Amino acid sequence: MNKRAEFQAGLEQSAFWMPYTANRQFKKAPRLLARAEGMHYWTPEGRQILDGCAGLWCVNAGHCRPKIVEAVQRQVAAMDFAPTFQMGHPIAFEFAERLAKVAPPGFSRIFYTNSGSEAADTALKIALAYHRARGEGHRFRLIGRERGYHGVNFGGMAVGGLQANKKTFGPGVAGVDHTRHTHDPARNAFSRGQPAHGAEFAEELERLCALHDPSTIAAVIVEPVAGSAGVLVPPQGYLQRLREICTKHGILLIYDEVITGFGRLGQPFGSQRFGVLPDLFTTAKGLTNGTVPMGAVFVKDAIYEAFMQGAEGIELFHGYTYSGHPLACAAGIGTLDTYEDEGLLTRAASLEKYWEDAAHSLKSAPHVIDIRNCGLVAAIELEPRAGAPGKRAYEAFVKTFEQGVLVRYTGDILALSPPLIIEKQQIDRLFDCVREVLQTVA
Ligand code: PXG
Ligand code: PLP
Repeated sequence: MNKRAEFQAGLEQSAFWMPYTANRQFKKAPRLLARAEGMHYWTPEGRQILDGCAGLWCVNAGHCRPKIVEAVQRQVAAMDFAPTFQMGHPIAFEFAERLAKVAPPGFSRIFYTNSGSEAADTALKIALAYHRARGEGHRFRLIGRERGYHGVNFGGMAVGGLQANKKTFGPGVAGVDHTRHTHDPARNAFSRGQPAHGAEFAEELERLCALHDPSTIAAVIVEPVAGSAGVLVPPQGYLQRLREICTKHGILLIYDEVITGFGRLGQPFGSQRFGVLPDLFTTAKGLTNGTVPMGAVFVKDAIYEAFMQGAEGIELFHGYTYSGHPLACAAGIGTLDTYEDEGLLTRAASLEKYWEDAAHSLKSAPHVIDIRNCGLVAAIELEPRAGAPGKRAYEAFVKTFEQGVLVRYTGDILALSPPLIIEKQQIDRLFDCVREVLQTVA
């Protein structure tokens, strides 16, 4: 056996407990990636794979971009780690200034985390502490939405709305409720961009306010476009209405922009794409182009200022050992440089029509029951096989990988969201591959 065959044979007993993976199934028939550059991965055997999902929605500038690689290499040699608790290092401040410049006006305070999950929990904690700092400690409830995904930590899990992510982990956080999701295929199937119907789903928040009394509600958290749940684009008018209700009742609106941030929807952030601003928003993934793990919560100035009014001392008892890690900050600065050099934070807008037409050209392909799109994101929803939900999309995912294309699947939904450097002929290749594969899955 050569070394590679030996490695693959050893995987069945591997020590690596893989995340969100069917471990036994995967280790019997692994799909491995060994190298990456630009729009592509290569398998250990040297097979080229077109990256149709930006790694895991995170490699927005494409893989192994020189400015990012060099920034990290320089930083790791200069200073590997430095604490940010009662200490500082210049690059963490520099990166925050750069981030504040790409954020919507007024969001100039940035709290670093190491992931999107930590960003979600941080944003929820800031919301609670903010109200308390202003003498409104009676606001303790956190409202999420069905089919929302805010990571896997206890706070994000609690406000999240995906059953499988919650059901085995106990009762979770107290004082959490959910509004309904916005998915309405009966009225909105095959919508291009924002669906026409469903602004009224935001009124559910008024129902929860009536039920709990609005003075008990601290914050509402939603993804501008729900990603993990299968690309649910907000109906026209929905976010506007949500914003109005929050403002009316003094409730903070948190956007989870872990996927929608950094150009995926054709504007730097989803809030700008939809023209509706939150009070705080979370980011991760594209923040560092996926190169070094990092998340960040962007906070409106007035919220930060509310914390700065009390007695001298630590204003927020919260932080991670690796908040503002030097390698992550270096990667982030290299990432922003790359985005700026190549106009990537708005490039998706110029490709959106082409992308949308390519996605919707699959309407007549076998098993397709809905297609949804926004920015450089698309979902192709398949009719589930009788008695075997998820199996058809899983098979399509495996076959597209064998054909040299990487997509995501969740339930019976195929999700596509490539690096923002994608070219038109690569868009064709992605959707042609999915179309061909759909002819072959029963
Ligand atoms: N919020 C949102 C909106 C996300 O999409 C997180 C929080 C958590 O981020 P971390 O960095 O802790 O994973 C995410 C992550 C998928 C998929 O298949 C999506 C995510 C992660 C993994 C897979 O759609 N989103
Ligand atoms: N557990 C223990 C025992 C710790 O000492 C710390 C941090 O000092 C943590 C957990 C939290 O780790 P992190 O700051 O990396 O989130």
